[in-house]
Amino acid sequence: MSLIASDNMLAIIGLGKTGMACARYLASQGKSFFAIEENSTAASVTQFAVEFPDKRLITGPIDFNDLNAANRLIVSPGVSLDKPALVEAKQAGLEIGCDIDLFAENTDVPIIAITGSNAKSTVTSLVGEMANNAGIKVGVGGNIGTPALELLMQAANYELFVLELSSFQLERMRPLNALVATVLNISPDHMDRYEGLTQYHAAKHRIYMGCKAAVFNRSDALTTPLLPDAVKRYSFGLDSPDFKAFGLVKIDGNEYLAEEFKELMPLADVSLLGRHNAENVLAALAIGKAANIPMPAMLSTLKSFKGLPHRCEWIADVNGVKYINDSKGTNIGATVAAIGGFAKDGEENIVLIAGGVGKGADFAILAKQIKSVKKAILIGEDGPKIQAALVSVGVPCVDAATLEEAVDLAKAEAENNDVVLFSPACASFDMFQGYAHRGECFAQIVRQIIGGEK
Ligand code: UMA
Ligand code: ADP
Repeated sequence: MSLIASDNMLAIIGLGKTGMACARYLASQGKSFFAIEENSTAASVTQFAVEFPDKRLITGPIDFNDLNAANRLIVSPGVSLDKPALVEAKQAGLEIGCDIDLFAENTDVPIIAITGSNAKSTVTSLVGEMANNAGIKVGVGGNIGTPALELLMQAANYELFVLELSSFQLERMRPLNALVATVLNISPDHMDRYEGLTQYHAAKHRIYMGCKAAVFNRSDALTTPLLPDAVKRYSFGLDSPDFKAFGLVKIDGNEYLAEEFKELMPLADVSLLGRHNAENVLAALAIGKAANIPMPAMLSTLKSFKGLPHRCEWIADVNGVKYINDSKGTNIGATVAAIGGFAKDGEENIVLIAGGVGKGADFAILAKQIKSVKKAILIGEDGPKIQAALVSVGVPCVDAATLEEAVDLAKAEAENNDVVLFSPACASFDMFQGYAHRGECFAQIVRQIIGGEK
């Protein structure tokens, strides 16, 4: 296999997790590269100088003249391709790509590629667990946290990779030719980076390029792949399945996971809770089927897999009120799904805490879908925008200056059998270091505030 033979100078743009993993990988292969990082005080600037003393590092605004010294640009996902220097580079014919290109061209191991607006991390880790429990040596990485190239530097003899891919990676990626590719769902996100849903949708669909099998959500037409008939395809959804499909069937009043016309396992035996997770489980089964992961290992994994922290995570039950941390609910689609997961028919049983950085979202869409919210408590930069949208449909709202105050207000509002749901529908960077930090703060505040009450 040719290892970037024709590209003799690469530029790494952005020195976060992705950029540093690229630098380490390229150095391990003896390749020529330099790096550009706009934030001269980033910790990685010092780290890069220590690890790669003979490599050039440029700090400050990205300049086309610097880019022009390279044949190929590996641009970190957080760096928008709309930056003037990158637009100029594209016009000048420089090759622009991402870490996933380097990854794919340096491995022959089959790849399962997973994207979607929501549920990516849950499904990626679940499929990884299923493969692992089937005895397959599997590496899990990508947008989920471990940069893909880090997997190639590990001393493991991997037989399968499961990669979570974001629209930021996909929009600049070459055809991946994955063994299995899926778009789990599409709803607006990152509207501050895209001109609209159409452009975001097009970025997501690049995951299907060259795939051997495609998995899609039959209740979300925006996930349907446009591929030749020769490409195998499987669908998932909460309705009863037909050929090449996974879904739910009802037998004697009980719901079962089913493949085509055969029931597999009672839904009650799945450890993940909530309707949205039933969809995630069916997606994982369809992906696993397309990748030939044995069914018994997949089904036994569903009984033990408890999900990831900060995704509809139970924190406490106090005075009949459930406190749920869904800090990873960073867009409207996620928060709508989380509300749906805890809603009781015809009741207003949810006190919602939301707000943060809205990423250009239109909160009128949220307002249409939150019938079961009895009160919303809004925090952060875009709290007022959410409040305006919710008040216009009659949802009582109140703002809070801090998360502590928000939890206090929620506690006063919630009654027996209610749920206090922290699902911000926003990114966290106005008040926290990231969604995990935000979720940890919520859990800690809940424990402090309710301390002593049982
Ligand atoms: N930088 C610049 N110029 C810019 C933007 C950033 O120089 O215009 C520099 C920053 O100063 C910083 C570095 O680039 O030093 C950050 O690069 P990055 O934002 O691409 O972040 P990484 O640390 O490389 O993390 C990325 C993903 N981040 C983003 O897509 C924003 C991580 O996903 C991913 O886990 C990681 O690669 C490993 O693959 C995070 C994320 O929020 C969790 N993803 C978005 C999401 O899930 O919605 C897409
Ligand atoms: P991602 O990696 O795409 O952000 P996660 O698995 O981390 O996905 O879940 C993020 C949030 O998405 C969860 O906190 C939950 O609110 C929501 N979510 C989970 N499953 C679904 C689904 N099937 N459809 C819509 N939203 C979902």
